[in-house]
Amino acid sequence: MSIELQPTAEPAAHLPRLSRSLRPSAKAPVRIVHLGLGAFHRSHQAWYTQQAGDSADWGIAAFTGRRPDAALALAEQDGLYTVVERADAGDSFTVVSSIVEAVDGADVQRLAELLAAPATAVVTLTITEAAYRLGSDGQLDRTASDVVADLALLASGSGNPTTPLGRLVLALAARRAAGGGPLAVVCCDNLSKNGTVARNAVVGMAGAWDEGLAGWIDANVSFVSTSVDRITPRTTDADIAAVEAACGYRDNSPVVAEPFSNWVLSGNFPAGRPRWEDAGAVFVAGIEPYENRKLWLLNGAHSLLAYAGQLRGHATVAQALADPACLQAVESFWDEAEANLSGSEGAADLQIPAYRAALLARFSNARIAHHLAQIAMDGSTKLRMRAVPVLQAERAAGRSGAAAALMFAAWMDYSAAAEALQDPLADEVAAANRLSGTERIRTLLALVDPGLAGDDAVVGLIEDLCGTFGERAVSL
Ligand code: CS2
Repeated sequence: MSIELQPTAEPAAHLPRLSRSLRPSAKAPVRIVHLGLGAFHRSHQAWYTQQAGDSADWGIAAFTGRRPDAALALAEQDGLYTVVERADAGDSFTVVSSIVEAVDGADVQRLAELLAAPATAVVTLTITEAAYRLGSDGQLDRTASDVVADLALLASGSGNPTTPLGRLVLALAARRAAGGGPLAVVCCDNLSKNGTVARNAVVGMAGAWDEGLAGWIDANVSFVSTSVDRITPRTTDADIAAVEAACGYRDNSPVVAEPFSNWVLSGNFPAGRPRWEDAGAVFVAGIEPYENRKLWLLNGAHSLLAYAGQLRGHATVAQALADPACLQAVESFWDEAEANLSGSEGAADLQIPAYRAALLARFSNARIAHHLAQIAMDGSTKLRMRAVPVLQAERAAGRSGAAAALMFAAWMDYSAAAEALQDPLADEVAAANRLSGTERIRTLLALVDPGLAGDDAVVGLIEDLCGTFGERAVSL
């Protein structure tokens, strides 16, 4: 449905609240458990589930991460919310009802109950890249302070874990104990080989607590890899007002997204899954070319724009892309990425020139205010997926990798200028930034990839490239 925005004269307080009585919709039984209830889950996996032909059989119980707020807000309206698809030509509004239970992530007992139930077939995850606590060696960092704390809680059996990994491991132990049977864990975070990353993290955490559980997970849990895509900025008060004006009800949890969406999945679902293909999801045998295309071209450009753009005084993706210096940096990075994607197996299906053209159009959608500060978070983790592989491939091909190196330089300048850096390694980054010259560059680079930090040519190149976009203070 497409609706022209018509501001209503009626004050919002007089409008009815969105709910299942206002918009009658049956509650599907819970068969999917989601960790990481946020805007992206609502615009993507929950939206795909709603469009599936068998959606009546597949309800989602969605758990928040650190705070209960999103669950409390959704619970007030029986899990219902509006997806606003925001195109250049206007907005369209769809009510999504696939989330049937919205739960505070701290309610680990409910999570364990739901995972123990044999009807639960799928666990989806959007817990952020950094939450997998991946060390630079690709394995779970067992020394991370929150991992250490959760392992101590699990070992003592008193108190609930606080990390999503710890909570999931405890709930999987409940499934094992209840004989709930095999199920699929579907990682929907922007990581390469994200199914493997999730497996390493979950099995790593379980194994540090109980070897028997780790073995059970290995044998019974299928870790599905996926490439997820839909630009979904944070919801603003203006978005809430736009829904009120257009739809005539109050919705405290609408989500605004671009019309485009994409989901590529690879792996087994031993206890079944919704017919997500009805909504355009694609199931493939080999996911790597698709995930690299998305992580390098879309997310790589996003990170480059986040750092370069903010250094040049821009706030949103569309504003940064309109700056020729930023656009040039993106095009050069894409050239390097494309050179390495083209040689990969299955590259013919990737249609890279069309994908690049579509990205320029998506990024230029000025009606989507996608804030660079949001994308800039967790850079030390994100660059491992977005810049490192391209730079490594360029070096392996005997080239400098200057465009990928520029992304590092922009991140380093940004990390020194930002007033409050949000990053799992914020303390280490701050300490490195107190060093100077080559030592500073090498230390920062080592936080992201120790191998590249050992390459003198790369370190020298990044040092030369620092300052390209200026060094203005970035206030967040
Ligand atoms: C962004 C992604 O915040 C970020 O790091 O690059 O959230 C991006 O918008 C999505 O992956 C698009 O599908």
